[in-house]
Amino acid sequence: MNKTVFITGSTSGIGEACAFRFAASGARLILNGRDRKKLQTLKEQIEAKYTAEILLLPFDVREREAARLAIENLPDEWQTIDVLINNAGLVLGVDKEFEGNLTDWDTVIDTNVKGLLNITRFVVPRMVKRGSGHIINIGSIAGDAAYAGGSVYCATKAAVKALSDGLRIDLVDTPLRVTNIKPGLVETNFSVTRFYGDKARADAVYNGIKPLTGYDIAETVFFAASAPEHIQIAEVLIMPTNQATATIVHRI
Ligand code: NDP
Ligand code: 8X3
Repeated sequence: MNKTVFITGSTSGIGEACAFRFAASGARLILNGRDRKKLQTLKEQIEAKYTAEILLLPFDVREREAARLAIENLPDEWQTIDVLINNAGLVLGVDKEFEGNLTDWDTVIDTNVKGLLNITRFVVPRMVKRGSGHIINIGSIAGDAAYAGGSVYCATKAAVKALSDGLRIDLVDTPLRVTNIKPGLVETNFSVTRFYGDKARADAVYNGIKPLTGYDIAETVFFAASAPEHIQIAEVLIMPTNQATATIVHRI
C-alpha cells in the first residue's frame, strides 16, 4: 500500500498489530504513543522485519496543544496523511456508575473521546483540502449497549460511534471515508489496564474462549483501508465466534 498511515496508541495491542500489518504492505507509518522508549523499540522491531519508512510522534492524545504542535509541524514529506487510525483508548475498573473513581473516568473520557477528537480535528482539515483520506476509528461492541461495570467506557465507545457517524455526514460531499471498527473480546493489554495490572484477573476475561488478537483486528482495519475508493466500509462489528453480545459468551 502506497499510503502514509498515522496510528495513535501504537505501542501495544491493536495499534501495534496495525503498525506491523501496514508495514508489511509497504505503507509509510507515523506512529504515536506516549512512551518514547516503547515507540523506539517498536520502530526497531518493524524495521528488522520490513523495509518501512517510520516517523515516531510521541505525545499523549489528551494533551491538545502537544498534539496540535506535533501534527502541524510534521516534516514536509510527512504532511500528507492518507489513513488516520484513531486507536488510542482504554478502560479503568469495573465500578458501578454511582461508585466509580472520578479521576479514572476523566482519564477514560479524555482519552477515548476528547483525545480522538483532538487528533481528528488536527488531521482531517488537510485531508479535506487535498480531497482524499480515510479516518478509521476503533470503537467497540461496548458502544452498542451498556454492560455491568462498563457504563462510562460504554458511553465513550457510543460516543465514538456518534462521532464516526457525524464525521461521515460532515464529509459526505467529499471523497473522504470514515470507518468505525467495533471489536468484541480481543486479548491485548486492554484487560490488564482495566484491572490495574492484575494479570490473573485479566487472563480470566478470556478463559474458555478463543479471543480475537490484535492481528485479527489489524487485518480488518487493513481491509477497510484497502477497499477501492468508491467503497466506504462504514462500520464493522467483529467478535470471536463464541461471543454473541458484549455479555453473552459461550465458554468451554
Ligand atoms: P492496549 O492496552 O493493548 O493498547 C492501548 C494503546 O493505547 C497502548 O499503546 C496505550 O499506550 C495507548 N494509549 C492509551 N492512552 C493513550 C494516550 N492518552 N495517548 C496515547 N496513547 C495512549 O489495548 P487495545 O489494543 O485492546 O486497545 C486499542 C483500542 O481498541 C482502544 O481504543 C480500545 O478501547 C479498543 N478496543 C479494545 C478491545 C479489546 O477487547 N481489547 C475491544 C474493543 C475495542 P500505553 O502503553 O502508553 O498505555
Ligand atoms: C472492549 C470490549 O466488551 O471488553 O471494548 O468492553 S469489552
